[in-house]
Amino acid sequence: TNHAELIARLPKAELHLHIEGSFEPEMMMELAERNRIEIPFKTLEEAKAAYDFANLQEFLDLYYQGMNVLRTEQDFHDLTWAYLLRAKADNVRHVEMFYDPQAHTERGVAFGTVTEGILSALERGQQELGITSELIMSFLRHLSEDDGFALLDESKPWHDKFVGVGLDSSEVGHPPLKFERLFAKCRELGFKLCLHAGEEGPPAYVREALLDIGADRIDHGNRAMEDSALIEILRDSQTPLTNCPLSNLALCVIDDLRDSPLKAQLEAGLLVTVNSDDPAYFGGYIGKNYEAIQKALDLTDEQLVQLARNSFTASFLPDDEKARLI
Ligand code: ES4
Ligand code: ZN
Repeated sequence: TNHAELIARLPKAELHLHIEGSFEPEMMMELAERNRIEIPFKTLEEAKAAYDFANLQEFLDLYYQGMNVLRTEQDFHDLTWAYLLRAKADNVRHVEMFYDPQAHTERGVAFGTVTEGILSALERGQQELGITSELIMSFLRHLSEDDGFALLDESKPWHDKFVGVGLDSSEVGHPPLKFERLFAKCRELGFKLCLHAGEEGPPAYVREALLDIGADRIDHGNRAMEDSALIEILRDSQTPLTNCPLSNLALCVIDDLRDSPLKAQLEAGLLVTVNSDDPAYFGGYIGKNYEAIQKALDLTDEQLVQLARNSFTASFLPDDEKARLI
């Protein structure tokens, strides 16, 4: 059968997408001009040539530099709207989107400017494209827990706009337990907890996220596969793992897509999903992630259908909504 056709046809949810990572170089150059900001690239080719990463940190350096061009509420609206149009083309029906407010407030762009720009585009996506969405406010783990508490406080007027909170950026050296009190507070406030763990960091970080913090989802989770007792816990709890194949490849988490843990995770009965992470930087949106991983791991039609179903099961949609979408 034609896998690309099946993939295109399957309704999907995207659960691991950093909106700032959908900032395409074309739009970056456009906004640089609109906001009269210098950027280090003169051409598309120069930008793309810089997107050659040896690890997570090399990517993050470029990611934080790229978003410096985003200044106004309109910029954040345009960025989010462009993503939603691409998601629509891939038959995405629901998206749970991360954003990194601290990366903007640190450089003087107000929390409300960023948040309102994204929210208005998400609302428009629901109205005009029929894509439902949730927003997840992510804490930068290279900053302190006190910085996280300051963000939680600053974001208070918008708390009813977030389904959950996340933890991202440089993983190694910044274990989940660094943020134990912060996540306890977030849990108390009713937020879902999504933590990046086991992308570059060891299985111990996945254990901390799951067992000490009480994560509702593990973002990436690749290295959980090194710990057989942990695999059992993930299976028994059906804690979702949001896998990002092209991200793993671009950041050298794996040397080859054939080394992706995704098929082994499926076969072990884990609730794993396919996602795009930072598609403008890693070479493809969600459909392309499904296609690439199908090909590399020779996934069957049944496994593709399972992955698409998993994406709704693993979402924070209410059960009756899940049932309607699956
Ligand atoms: C990220 Cl791929 C990845 N890992 C950790 N933090 C991130 N922030 C944006 N993309
Ligand atoms: Zn991520």
